[in-house]
Amino acid sequence: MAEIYITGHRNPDMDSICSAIAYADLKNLIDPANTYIPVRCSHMGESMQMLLETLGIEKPVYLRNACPKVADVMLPYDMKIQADLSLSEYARLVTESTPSALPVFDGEEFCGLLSVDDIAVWAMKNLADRGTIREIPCVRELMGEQGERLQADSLFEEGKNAFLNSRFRGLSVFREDEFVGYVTRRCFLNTPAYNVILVDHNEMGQSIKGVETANVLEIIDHHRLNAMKTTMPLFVDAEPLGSTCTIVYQLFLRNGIRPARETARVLLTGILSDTLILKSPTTTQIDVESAAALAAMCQTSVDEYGKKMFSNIRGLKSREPVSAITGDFKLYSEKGLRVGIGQCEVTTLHDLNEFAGEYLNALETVKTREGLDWALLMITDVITEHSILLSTDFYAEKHLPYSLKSEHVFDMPKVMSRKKQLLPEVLNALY
Ligand SMILES: [Mn+2]
Repeated sequence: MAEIYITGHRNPDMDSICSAIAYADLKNLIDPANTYIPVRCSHMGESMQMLLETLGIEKPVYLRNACPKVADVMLPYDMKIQADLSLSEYARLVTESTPSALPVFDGEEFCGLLSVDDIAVWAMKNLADRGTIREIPCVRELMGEQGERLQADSLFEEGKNAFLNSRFRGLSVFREDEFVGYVTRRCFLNTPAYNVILVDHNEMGQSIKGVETANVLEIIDHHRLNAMKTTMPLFVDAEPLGSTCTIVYQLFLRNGIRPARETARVLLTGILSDTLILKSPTTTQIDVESAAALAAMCQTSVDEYGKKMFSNIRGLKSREPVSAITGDFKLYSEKGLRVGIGQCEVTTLHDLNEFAGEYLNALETVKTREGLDWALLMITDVITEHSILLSTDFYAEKHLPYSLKSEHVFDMPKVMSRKKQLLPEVLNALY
């Protein structure tokens, strides 16, 4: 029985969140031998959180990184050795498989670790002094100096280094101030790896931190392929459809499983969000048919549900610019340059002049903070199917094929898709 984490990209959008939830549901149904857990690998924007709440979709748990932790290798303490136990009683409990250090308690309170070294030191000292061992001490009297405390969520590598630099057999592990387990050198012989499935992305730079240390078991995606090298064979389902949720729905069908109503609603949310209610040019016939079928399962229509979703969008004027920009922000590395493109949906662009200046400044802040060469923000009016592009000062903006409305502000009529329409032009502009 293994735990397998399903994650969308960083700064997750609706499609990332919803496809992770729905795919975990499908995998748990078709592979009950393992446990599939949907996660998000970074914080969600404020408007995303609000929308999830409004729609009654529970947000996936936050998994900070996919790096192995001390907690993944620590030993539980099923045997509670009491400090007043005599060494002879203790000796009767020890078997060949007893770890080289054991935690000692005074009642419920953790006292420290007793290691075989402590016992050997005591025995040697007695033999050297008296030539024999007369009195049998209790465990408390034997315990020697304690090594440093490790934290359960520290990285495996940090724990390993702690051992490399110490003379101790065992180190105790705490979560905050609570003793939760302990580790011996043996725990660090093999490096464990997290099992992950990537949905709605395939680029390492967009994935959960530490993905390079994980076993990537599957990739389910609808973006350009710039996938990482893997050490094991894997299942990849990459299709040029409007949303990853559409692919996940197709996987339900291929497995002959009808999604439960709650899952159908999650899938519909992802599809309508990523395709901007099926209006984005990324929309395919399969997206249209899938959305219609899912809407029917939820006893709603695509239009009704889409309007409900987008009616919650707040205008950019009332939002904090940096968090609005980074809420849905993607990083691309091309020709040695780092480019970031944010996308915001709005229901009107009439107030553009009132917020453009503030957002251009915020875009410079984001560029500096993320160490980028170029930062862009695409603002899409989902009602009129029209976008505006804001750009930081960068040579390549002159190569963009869009008309300039004002300095660093471009007009992009009919451009709805960052991935399919804007990204190729941005990459082209980098010559
Ligand atoms: Mn997507």
